Amino acid sequence: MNDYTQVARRATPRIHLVNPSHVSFGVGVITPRWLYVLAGATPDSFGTPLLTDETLEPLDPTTIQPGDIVGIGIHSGNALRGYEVGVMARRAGASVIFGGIHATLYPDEARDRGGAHAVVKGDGERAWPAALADCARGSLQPVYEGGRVEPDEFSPARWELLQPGRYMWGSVQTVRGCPKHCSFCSVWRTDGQRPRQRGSGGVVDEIVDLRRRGFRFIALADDNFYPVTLEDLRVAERRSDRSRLEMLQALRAERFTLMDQLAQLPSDMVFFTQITMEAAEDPEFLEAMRRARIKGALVGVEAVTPEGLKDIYKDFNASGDALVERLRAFQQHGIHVLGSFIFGLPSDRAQTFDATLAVAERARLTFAQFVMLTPFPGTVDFAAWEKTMAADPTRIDGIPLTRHWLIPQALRPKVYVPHPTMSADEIRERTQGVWDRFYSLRRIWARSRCVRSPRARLAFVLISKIYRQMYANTGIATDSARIGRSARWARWMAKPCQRLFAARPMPQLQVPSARQ
Ligand code: B12
Ligand code: SF4
Repeated sequence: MNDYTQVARRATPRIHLVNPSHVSFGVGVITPRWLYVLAGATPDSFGTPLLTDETLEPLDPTTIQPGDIVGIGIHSGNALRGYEVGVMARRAGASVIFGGIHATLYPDEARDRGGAHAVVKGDGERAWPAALADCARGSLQPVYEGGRVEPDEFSPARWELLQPGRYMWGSVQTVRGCPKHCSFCSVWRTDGQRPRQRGSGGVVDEIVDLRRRGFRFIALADDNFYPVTLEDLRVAERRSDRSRLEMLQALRAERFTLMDQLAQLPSDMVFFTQITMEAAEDPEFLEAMRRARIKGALVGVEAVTPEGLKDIYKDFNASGDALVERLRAFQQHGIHVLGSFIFGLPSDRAQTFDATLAVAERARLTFAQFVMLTPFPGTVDFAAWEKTMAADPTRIDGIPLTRHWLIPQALRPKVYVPHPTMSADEIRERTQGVWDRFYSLRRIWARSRCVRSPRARLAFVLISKIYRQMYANTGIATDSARIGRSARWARWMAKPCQRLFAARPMPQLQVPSARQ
């Protein structure tokens, strides 16, 4: 490179956005939304950012030049790799800016371990352009408070920057924040308890854009697609709280408008979301979901006993037969449920594992995930656990357990919170056993009856197996050889899976109108 290009590069710094990952699969399941949203929030004067999603392939370090600006988004799970990328980019002479939930919670860590010149806390829509402008002026600040922006300020994603044929599902967010307060979840604390719901117009524009590009599977990347329950409306009515009632009614009406517009999209489209099981008691809502082709939903079941639900402040969930009924209600409206369960809760006992599998089967769940209680930063559980660990000297690779995300993945324990009656190994083995039984070929084949054609049944088996492999480091499979093997397997399976999800692009597709 001659001097002239060096100078030219410095005059207009190249913007990079990197989604870090230690494992790359060549093909991704869901588009990492933040990359495309921040690209949308990047002022035109900075040119088009160069996006790297390391779940596809590792960052090519030679693309980073002195004077460039590198934005890195991290959650706790990929923070360690994010820090490697940050240090490498800083050494290459770039200005390094971190953002995302983990950097929001630990800005100092991003600076000390990740080479960050600056950290954006909270939402990036306003703070990212401000940081870029300061950087270009040579006055980058160490911390930017991004706060919580209002829904009309959410940046639409720049889907034209997608590499064709790399992802199976597009992702569009319709709401940020959740009114609940589950102890293991950080969303209500970082994103707030007031639902910040986007108007249907912006959401549908993005979905149409994705369908024009050949995506017919869309993940509605929300934590809770049902932020206003019938009970919320009843409570506001009982309290004669007029303004709250009107606000809740408006949010609910907007949901129906969105679903009505989704229903007018091409009939091959399929949506997936995350939702609380309270929606099971709202047949009108479930019916609208069916019409909108929201064919799948992750439902946080977490625990099958009342004691377990109390452990995690989730007593709005049902248990026993009522739980099975609620989960089946989704199915009766054509919505497949991915049930999410947590093992290792203080009230869990050896028999909880079989009881959970039995509920998953009685409820006829299409998919299930069985995660072990992990104290994620930003949660009530984490704060309580960190306190109890203050005097604990245990370190792995020199890292205290309370900073578990900094421990190299292959050495990371799978169970952190001591259990009153079970050892960590027992919880891991029993969790693994439930995964193995739920995803045995016999059971998957039996469940595949939920779709009709032989091709669809084959796809169902493939997807079930790939899903299970992606979680293969659950349980006793903590060694790097096993993680490596499952990554290779998932990589091999990913390409045929991607083809199953791809659809014919529809460049002429029009945005449906909102009916009154
Ligand atoms: C969709 C989603 C998923 C998808 C991800 C698909 C994908 N390819 O993106 C799937 C289902 C795979 C998933 C899996 C998991 N997830 Co998840 N997921 C989400 C969810 C609901 C939405 C993420 C999203 O797309 N948001 C939309 C974008 C636009 O918002 P954003 O990422 O927050 O970005 C904004 C700001 O943070 C900021 N920003 C972000 N990055 C950057 C970078 C820079 C440089 C700047 C300036 C700003 C900035 O600007 C953006 C715009 O405002 C979030 C919750 C949430 N509300 O974010 C949980 C969430 C991120 N997941 C979480 C967890 C725990 C997991 C799992 C571990 C769950 C599990 N037990 O298996 C796994 C881990 C996956 C992994 N590989 O490590 C936690 C993370 C907690 C933590 N402390 O890290 C969250 C916060 C949910 C929760 N319950 O607490 N997840
Ligand atoms: S787990 Fe789900 S319902 Fe509970 S606070 Fe988090 S997003 Fe809301």
